[in-house]
Amino acid sequence: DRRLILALDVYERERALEIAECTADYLWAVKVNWPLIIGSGLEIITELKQVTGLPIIADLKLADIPNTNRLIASKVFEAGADYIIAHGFVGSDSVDAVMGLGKTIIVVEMSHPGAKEFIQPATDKLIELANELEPFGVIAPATRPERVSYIRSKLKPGIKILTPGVGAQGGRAGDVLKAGADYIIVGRSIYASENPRKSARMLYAETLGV
Ligand code: BMP
Repeated sequence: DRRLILALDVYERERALEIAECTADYLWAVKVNWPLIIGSGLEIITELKQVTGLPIIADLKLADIPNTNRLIASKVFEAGADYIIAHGFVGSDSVDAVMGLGKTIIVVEMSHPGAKEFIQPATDKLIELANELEPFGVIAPATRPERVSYIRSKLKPGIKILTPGVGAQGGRAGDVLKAGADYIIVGRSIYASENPRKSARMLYAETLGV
């Protein structure tokens, strides 16, 4: 019943482990992105798993040809990642290459304003792609709950919706969960707050109230 994912976008290993450990009670999973991998190395994935016991999502937003996607994804799954996020706009063969190796999450619509320029016009096709390939889940914008409702209405029922954009980007947990999101992804509102554990607890409480 936990629906909160921590976006752990810090560089330092010590800080990452400390924040993950003190918030783990309220999380479903920890999401690792390039800042942490660049700052602390790929081994941070293994360490985070050991410290938290939670699933790790590697948010690499893979967007390459199938062979390169496969070369990257195999190392990252080997390091212990439970899920990898891949871009869909590069085409089904590239996504398929990742899905052949492990659980995959496809970007269907991003949360920032610039997503309206190129990604949003392609959202319908990206939903179709997801419905064909049936990945674990898709990324949709917490900053636009009406788009999350739309995506939910078109997406096959079993496919999860994960939504970044709560807090620092202006989205609100309750709104986007009501719109049909399965999980909220939160970074700065937790890791940059004075008391990450308390912030995580409050967000967790919000998810229970929906
Ligand atoms: P924050 O809560 O600090 O805004 O962090 C959001 C996290 O989700 C970041 O890791 C960001 O890279 C990621 N993200 C996003 O914000 N919007 C998207 O559309 C897709 C993402 O992966």
